[in-house]
Amino acid sequence: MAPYIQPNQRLTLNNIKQQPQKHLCKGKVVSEVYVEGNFLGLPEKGSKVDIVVLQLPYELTTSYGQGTAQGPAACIIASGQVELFDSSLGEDLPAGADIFTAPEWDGEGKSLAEQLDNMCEYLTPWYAGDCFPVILGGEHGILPPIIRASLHHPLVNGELNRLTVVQIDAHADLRDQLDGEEYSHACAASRSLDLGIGHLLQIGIRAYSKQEAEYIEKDERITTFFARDTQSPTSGEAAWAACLQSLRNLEGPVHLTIDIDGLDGSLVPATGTPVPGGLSFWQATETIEAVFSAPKATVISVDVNEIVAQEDTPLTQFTAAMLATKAMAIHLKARKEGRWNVHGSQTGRDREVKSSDYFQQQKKVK
Ligand SMILES: [Mn+2]
Repeated sequence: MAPYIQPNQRLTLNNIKQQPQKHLCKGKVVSEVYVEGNFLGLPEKGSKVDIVVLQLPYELTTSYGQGTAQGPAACIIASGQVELFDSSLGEDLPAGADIFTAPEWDGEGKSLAEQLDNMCEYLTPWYAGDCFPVILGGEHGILPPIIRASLHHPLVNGELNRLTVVQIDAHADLRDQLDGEEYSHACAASRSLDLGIGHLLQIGIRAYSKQEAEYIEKDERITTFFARDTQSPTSGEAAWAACLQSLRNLEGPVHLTIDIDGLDGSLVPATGTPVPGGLSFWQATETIEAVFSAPKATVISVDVNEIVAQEDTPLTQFTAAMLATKAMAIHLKARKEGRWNVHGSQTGRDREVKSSDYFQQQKKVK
C-alpha cells in the first residue's frame, strides 16, 4: 500500500488523494456540503468569524521524529471524518457559529527568530477578542509566539501575568536549552514563563530531567500533575480528581496548549516523541471540559501541537482533530452559557498585520 504521504513530500490539499468528500454516518451521507481545506469540511457562510482555525506548519527543532510541518494540513483532512455532533453541546457543529479556516502560515523567515516573529504576526490579528483561535501545530516551539500574540487579547491587555497556560504534555518542556537552542520545543514552557505568564498548570508529565524536576519544585508559578500519579492503577482516581478540581479553580484568561504526546503513545504513535503511560482520550476530554467550565476563568485560545501525519493509519492526526473539535464544541457551549463574551467589535476575515521584531530583538540582546 502506498504510504499516506510520500517521504519529504509537502502535504498540501492538492497532493493528498484520500480526500473525504462528505460526512458519513454509518454509510449514510448526512451532510452534502463538504468544503475541502476547511476544518470539519464546514462551509463558511458570511464574513463573520466566531472561531478561527490557524495552522502553523512549523518544524525546526523536533529532536526525535519528524513531519510536524505536515501535521496541521493532515489534521484538517482527518477532521473530515470527525462526527459533527457533540453530546455535551447537544447539537451538530458549527451550531450556528461561523468557523473560518484561515490560510496556513507561510513558514517564512531567514532565521529562527524571524520565523517566531512571523508566527506572532500571523497570530496576533486573531487575538482581538472577537473570535476564538484554534491553532494547529507544528512542533511545540509555536508556544512562545502564541503567548506573545495573546498579549493583545483584551483580557490579557498587555499583562501576561494575568494569563494561565494549561499544558497537556508528556514532557515538562522546562529546559533552559536543547542542543544549544533556547527556542527548542523542549523549552516551550520555560520561554513562556520567561515571557511573564502568571501560572503554568501541567498535566500528563512523565519525561523530564532532574533540572526540570527542580524547576517545578522551586517555582511557585508551576503546578504539575505527573502522569505517575494521575495514571497510577492504585491511587490514580484521587489524583485525577484533584487535577480536575485545580482546573475548575482557575481564574482569569487561560490558554490551553495540547501537545498530543501528553496522551498515551498508543493514541498518537506518529507524533515526534510518543511516550507510554500517558492520558487516555477521555482524560484529555475531561481536561478540556474542566478548564472551559471553570466559573472564574475564560479560555481565550487553544492549540493542538506536535501533530504528525501518520502513514499507515490516520490515527495520530485523527486524534488531534477530535481534540480540536472537542475544544471548539466546548467553547461554543461556554458561549451559549454566557461564560465567553465577545470583546470589541467583529472585524471579519481580513485583518491588519502589524510587524513584530520581538524575538529578533531578544536574540540580539543575548
Ligand atoms: Mn511539548
